[in-house]
Amino acid sequence: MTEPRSEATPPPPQPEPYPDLQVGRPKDWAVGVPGILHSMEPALAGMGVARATRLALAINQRDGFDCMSCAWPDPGHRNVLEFCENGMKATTWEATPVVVPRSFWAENSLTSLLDRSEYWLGKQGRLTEPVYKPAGSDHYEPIGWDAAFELISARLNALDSPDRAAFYTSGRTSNEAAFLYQLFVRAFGTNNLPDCSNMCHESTGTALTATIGIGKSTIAYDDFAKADLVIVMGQNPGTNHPRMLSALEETKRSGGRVVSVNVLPEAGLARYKNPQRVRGILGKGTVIADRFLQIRSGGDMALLQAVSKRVLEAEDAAPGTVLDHAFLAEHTIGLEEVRTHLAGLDEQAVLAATGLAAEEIDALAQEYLGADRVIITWAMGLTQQKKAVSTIKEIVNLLLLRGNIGKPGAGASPIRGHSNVQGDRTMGIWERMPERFLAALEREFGFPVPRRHGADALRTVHGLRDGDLDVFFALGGNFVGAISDSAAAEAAMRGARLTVQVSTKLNRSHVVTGEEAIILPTLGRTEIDLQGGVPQFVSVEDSVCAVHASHGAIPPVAPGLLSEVAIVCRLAAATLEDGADVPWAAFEGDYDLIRDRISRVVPGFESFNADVRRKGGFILPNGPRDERRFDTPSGRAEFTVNELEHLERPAGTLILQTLRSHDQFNTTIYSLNDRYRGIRKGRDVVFVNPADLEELGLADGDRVDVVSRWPGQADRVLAAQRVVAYPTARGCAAAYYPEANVLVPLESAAEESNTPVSKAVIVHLVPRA
Ligand SMILES: Nc1nc2c(c(=O)[nH]1)N[C@H]1C(S)=C(S)[C@@H](COP(=O)(O)OP(=O)(O)OC[C@H]3O[C@@H](n4cnc5c(=O)[nH]c(N)nc54)[C@H](O)[C@@H]3O)O[C@H]1N2
Ligand SMILES: Nc1nc2c(c(=O)[nH]1)N[C@H]1C(S)=C(S)[C@@H](COP(=O)(O)OP(=O)(O)OC[C@H]3O[C@@H](n4cnc5c(=O)[nH]c(N)nc54)[C@H](O)[C@@H]3O)O[C@H]1N2
Ligand SMILES: [Mo]
Repeated sequence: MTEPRSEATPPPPQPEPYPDLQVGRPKDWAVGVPGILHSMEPALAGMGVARATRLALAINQRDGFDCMSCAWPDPGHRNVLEFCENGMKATTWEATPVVVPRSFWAENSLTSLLDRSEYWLGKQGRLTEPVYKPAGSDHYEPIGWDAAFELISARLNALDSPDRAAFYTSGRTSNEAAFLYQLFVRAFGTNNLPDCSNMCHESTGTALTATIGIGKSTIAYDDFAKADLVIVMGQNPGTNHPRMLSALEETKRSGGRVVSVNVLPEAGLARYKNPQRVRGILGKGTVIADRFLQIRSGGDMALLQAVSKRVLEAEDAAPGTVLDHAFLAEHTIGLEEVRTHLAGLDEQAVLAATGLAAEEIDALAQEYLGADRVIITWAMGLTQQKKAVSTIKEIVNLLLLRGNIGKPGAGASPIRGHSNVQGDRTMGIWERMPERFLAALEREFGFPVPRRHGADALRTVHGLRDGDLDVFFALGGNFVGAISDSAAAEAAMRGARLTVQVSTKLNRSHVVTGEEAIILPTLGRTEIDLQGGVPQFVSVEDSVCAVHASHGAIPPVAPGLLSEVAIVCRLAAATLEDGADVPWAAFEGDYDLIRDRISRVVPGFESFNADVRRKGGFILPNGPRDERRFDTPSGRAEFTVNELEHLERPAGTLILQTLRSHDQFNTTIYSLNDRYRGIRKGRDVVFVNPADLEELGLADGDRVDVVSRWPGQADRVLAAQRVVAYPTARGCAAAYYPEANVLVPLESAAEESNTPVSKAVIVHLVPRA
């Protein structure tokens, strides 16, 4: 390792003070009329009725585009207007006719842009022409497409080793673009393919692959209506997967029950007014969660172990009646070790870890025992924890006990974030793709495919910091905005020789650059993609492994924009000697040719071009779901023994989670409101339980510095947050991501998956003088 090469750099700007911040009462219900009105505001204000209507009618329709707000699946029967408030926001944010004018770059130095918030940057509008920042300059300047590709290829080809470049992907990228991108990167000679999944559901993939042989959900959309019980853990669907509430409503209508396990009482899980039904909009709405377990942050592994233990005790009390013995005998291994381990479970430790009463845990066990078909869903509340992988393995243990995998109405269901994050992985965006994929790629394209594992997201930051990486290229996303430890990540990024961002809109990653920097603007998913006059479509895979087409619906915001596919093809052709004998120009001209190649490399896509044109697309094969086939080393689903550990909270500290407001999409801030939590016109808040406030000698309305300490390092500070008394679990606090990323130490990562621990940061609240 070499010395860190960048000098200490100024810290990222402290969040803006929001002078008009208003704090009101949190809501206990989601959507209804206010949700609909709210979602229409930006569309009607920003783009005129014609463009807005065309957009609204095309979201998630058969010949429309796939909504890019989340990876929630589509029901087989699509409502004419599959209404989703946050889908509307994401769509109108992209489809705005406002563009960044050419004069912007001369008027705004990079130094001046460093003081701007994500909210301000995003509001500048769509990027429409490539720009270049030369070494030593404080300004981007326009550059032609060809010159940009020549420059990038020259820098890449001058590297000592292909491993000195890293190629990031964010999860909006289509299957077609993702497949070509990883093809280019591997032909160039590296597996350095970090992606947003590394910060998101990596823990899920790691846990599920080890235990059931596939890193994906084992359910189909229709299973929600067939389930007797759905346990929603560490997830806020009212904000982040609004259409999931319709599926949970179907669970309820067919007699099933829903339990929420969460640190916070989230609005949509309490009551939901379905915008698809008049009664839903105007009436009282449906109570979604029959039971709410308000768990202490990071307590889920203990809870799951305690429930499994009770299930095993029930079996001991009435042998042969509780467990699914036929399933266990035929399809699983390792139960005896788990039985022995759980027999010694320390109930006091469970109560301390979960903050729950024993009766609440007993009640959840009774719910589980009383249901024949159980689905467990989860998201970031579980994956962004130090013990995330073990926790998700405990979900599998619990489900296996009663055969709740591979039967209708039952299964393990991670709910993905970005709309195509799952598809990108299927297409090979991963720094450690399995050998069978790499071998198939090599067979199909005939160049030697590198086998050495590449850098994930955190290792990319380390690599940049330590001088092991020179070029950082990003296909979408906002890497420095999204990754933990903002100050460290930004200092690392400034050490790069060249940074390149392929983007629709401005964000922090365009402002914190390497010595040289390039921005390549691209078409969004809402826009019509013409190649040689022929409209092209792309495809995406949702959370339940359904693949379908996405057709752009509105004219591009500016002439001359290239699609992601075109950008990857031209860069590859410019960089690789003889294009590595891959027909890049032909791929750019006709996306069917890309799909033909995918058919020959990726299992399940054998007749891709035909299948994707069918109504509703097609469902990928899934061993556990389809035939209880488990592609693990033992050929069976594997029970695992996981040592219980929970985060100690030293006196005077709180466990802080960093989460999303209602009006943001990751680092994109649509507005400064978080309606369901009662916050308006500001984001500088920290939510704390009233009893904790009293203990800490603080009160609602106080201003505090939120301070995170890591052994041997300077304090990390999120300054001047307004304290909000809020019904979060005791000992737990919450603040908004991405601002709170300054508090998450680079070293704080989940075991095995290396995901930043964004949901459990030990913090002190220090009153402002
Ligand atoms: N509108 C909108 N939609 C989005 C996104 C967005 O930013 N905005 N982002 C997309 C992406 S990329 C993703 S990954 C998903 C994220 O979807 P979520 O995972 O729902 O997002 P978060 O806001 O991180 O919420 C985490 C939830 O877990 C709870 N939680 C925190 N810690 C714990 C814990 O220890 N145990 C339990 N049981 N619960 C806990 C929190 O209280 C919160 O309800 O949403 C996707 N959809
Ligand atoms: N503290 C904390 N940190 C977190 C999280 C957390 O809960 N807490 N969550 C993590 C999670 S779950 C995730 S997924 C990551 C998200 O990390 P990223 O995916 O890197 O971040 P986004 O904010 O989704 O990226 C937004 C940018 O993508 C670009 N973009 C939008 N649409 C397109 C498109 O169609 N094409 C291209 N090329 N670019 C486009 C725009 O320029 C926009 O500014 O953040 C992670 N970081
Ligand atoms: Mo995510």
